[in-house]
Amino acid sequence: MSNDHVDLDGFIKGVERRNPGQPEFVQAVHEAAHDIFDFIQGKPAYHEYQILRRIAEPDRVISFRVCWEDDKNNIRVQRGWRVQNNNAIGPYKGGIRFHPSVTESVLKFLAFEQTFKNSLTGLPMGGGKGGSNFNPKGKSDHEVMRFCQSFMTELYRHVGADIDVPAGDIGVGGREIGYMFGQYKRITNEFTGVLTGKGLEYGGSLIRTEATGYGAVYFLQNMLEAKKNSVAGKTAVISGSGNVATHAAEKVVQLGGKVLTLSDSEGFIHDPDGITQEKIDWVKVLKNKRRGRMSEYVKEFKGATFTGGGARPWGVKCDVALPCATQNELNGADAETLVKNGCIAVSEGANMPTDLAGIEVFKKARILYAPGKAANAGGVAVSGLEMSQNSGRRAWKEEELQQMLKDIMLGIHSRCLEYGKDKDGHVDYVRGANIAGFKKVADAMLAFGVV
Ligand code: NDP
Ligand code: 2IT
Repeated sequence: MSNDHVDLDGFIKGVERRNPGQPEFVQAVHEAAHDIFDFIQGKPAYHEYQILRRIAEPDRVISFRVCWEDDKNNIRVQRGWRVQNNNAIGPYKGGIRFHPSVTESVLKFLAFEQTFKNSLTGLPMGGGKGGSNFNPKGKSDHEVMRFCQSFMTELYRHVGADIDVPAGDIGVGGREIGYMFGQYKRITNEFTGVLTGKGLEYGGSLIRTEATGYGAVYFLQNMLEAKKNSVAGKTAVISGSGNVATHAAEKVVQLGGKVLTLSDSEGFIHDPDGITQEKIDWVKVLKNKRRGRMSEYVKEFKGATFTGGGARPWGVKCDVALPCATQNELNGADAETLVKNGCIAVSEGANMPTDLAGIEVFKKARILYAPGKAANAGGVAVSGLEMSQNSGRRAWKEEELQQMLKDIMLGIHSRCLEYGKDKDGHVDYVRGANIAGFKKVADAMLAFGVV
């Protein structure tokens, strides 16, 4: 065993050396490599063919300049990227993020995670991610449109329905996808499923908007049911107030749970009466139409409090927690607080929201802990179904898609059990997700030889 860890340390040092100044990417590789090193002991083909080393080196990283003109006729310059991590099992697939914190490191970590996540869905999708340091906050619709068009004017040459299919992520929703799809169609004169998360009028799929948040709660429900428990009657603490957070909240409420918190980058709101469907609908309008801030919630709904200064909600006592905002939003001390307060399950709607110290705390406490690559895969899964509908020139009914989403999340849960269940019945969902996600990609890569 000690030799294995020497190998793991050496591997991580190599990843650090080759990726200087990219802490998020190193963190994501570290988290997965830990379990994969154990799994590949005694399986020489994976070593000889350097499979993990190759998955942790993106197929390519495309970086480009994005110029656009703001409403005051100033010329603005942003940086755009597309990271195509791995296409062993299908076209590159993954979202686009617009946020000032976007760097190459952030997109490389997201593309690496996406490779495992997409594999876990059981659908034929490789892993990619893209984005820009563009900040959509405070921009007019026309500014966002001009930015999206300029972004796609470079991106179009690198993507395609059978090559690389982007979708939304932080700062990219239906509006941005519409502008980007319109520009792709205009440049190429081609109507194909090059993006997912499209509007229903032009090839989008029902329930894609809801799928990530709903899926994260289905996964939570799957974990609880395996322990003969359920979401009904549970108090839930949720971070974020965007697409994933609001739909996670909606599904918790539908299943009979009580949602206590939501947040944004300025702080969190705590509503001890519970955030009902009516309140969630108000938040959706606030965020998507009025583009407002969560602090406004307390003016609308009495009894709720707002804690500012960028505070996060993990100190609020709860049964279950769903981090649905961004990476590294839950650290070791937060994890200790949740466990101490009696939290029994964590399902990650965001990508890598828990840092390495937090993961260790959850593992040690042996609570039910689902990493994002398993728990938030419902979004990309319905994106995969959108791709199938586009290439088949058809549209499935809502009930069919709802059932497919549930089945896919259950399938991911079973794959996690296959590699994550200990002899005593405890399930390490991190290990299960890492190994199951890795194995499918690795075996496809072995079939191709050295390419
Ligand atoms: P949205 O842009 O819809 O919402 C993001 C939310 O997170 C907002 O409330 C935002 O607050 C908050 N947030 C963003 N960045 C930060 C930050 N640095 N610190 C604190 N809060 C922050 O994005 P999504 O809901 O789509 O994405 C949320 C998470 O879910 C991300 O990790 C994303 O990668 C992941 N995810 C998304 C999927 C999807 O289908 N959309 C699929 C799978 C995972 P504010 O308004 O103040 O910026
Ligand atoms: O992180 C993710 O899985 C997403 N942002 C969704 C990707 C997609 O292609 O639907």
